[in-house]
Amino acid sequence: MLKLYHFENSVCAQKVRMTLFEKGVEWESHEVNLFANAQYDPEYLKLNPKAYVPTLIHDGHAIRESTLICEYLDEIYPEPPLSSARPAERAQMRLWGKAVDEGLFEGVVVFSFSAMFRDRMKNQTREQRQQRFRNVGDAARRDRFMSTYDDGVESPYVLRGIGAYEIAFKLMDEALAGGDDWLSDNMFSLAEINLAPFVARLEYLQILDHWVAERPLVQNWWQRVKDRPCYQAEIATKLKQEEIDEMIESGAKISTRIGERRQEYIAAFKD
Ligand SMILES: N[C@@H](CCC(=O)N[C@@H](CS)C(=O)NCC(=O)O)C(=O)O
Repeated sequence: MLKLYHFENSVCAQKVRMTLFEKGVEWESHEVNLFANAQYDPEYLKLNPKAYVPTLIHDGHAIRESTLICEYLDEIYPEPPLSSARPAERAQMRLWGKAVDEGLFEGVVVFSFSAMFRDRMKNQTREQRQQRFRNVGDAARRDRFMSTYDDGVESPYVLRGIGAYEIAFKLMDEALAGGDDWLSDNMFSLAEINLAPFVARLEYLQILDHWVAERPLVQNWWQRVKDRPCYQAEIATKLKQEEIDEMIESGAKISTRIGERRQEYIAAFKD
């Protein structure tokens, strides 16, 4: 049977669980508690040397990287399809996965960190902080962590995240302008699955409106995604009330500044 190493409120793991739900396949759950540093367990590092979740185990192979895991699942379980039969549409769909991996993921990390985890870490000892954020050789990850730990929402990484979301939502608006319900070949696909946890986190942090208040097509698309049983099963109903409360309360602390920095971004980069 498939095994999934994951963590409940990890955005990357949510993508994979939504895909598994759509495919209707059985899987064995292995929790990697990121708050208890279980990602650094030497046995887990053999499966995922970057100390990340998720990792899928299938037929003795460890499959890593959530976007690639979702595509892998779509290949080995072709029904129901989560990507178009047409190669050009599939290429288009993969652009949404790239947008997540090349920008939205980092945005979610720095928004969540500035809102929630930074205050928590300020109360920890230096050793505890180092334990939590060993950089496993990843200099970019260390720089991002140091910058948001020091400067929170003023970090340049936050502006980068804001910009990545601005571009993604603008492109989404354009993709939906022709009247389609979904982003790729007008079918619910890995485009929606890749994006859903990254839009959901903004909504839970109460900052989504900065981008979508004036984008009704995106709002309607987002409602359709949330109505999907896989979203309900793997995101909405999996979060504990205290996690939801923490996201709402801590998001409120950064929301105004995120809105202002979005205006800074727009002013600086408008063409
Ligand atoms: N590009 C990777 C990123 C995986 C990743 O960073 N996962 C986060 C949770 S969403 C994690 O495990 N972080 C470990 C940590 O915070 O130490 C993927 O999409 O699978």
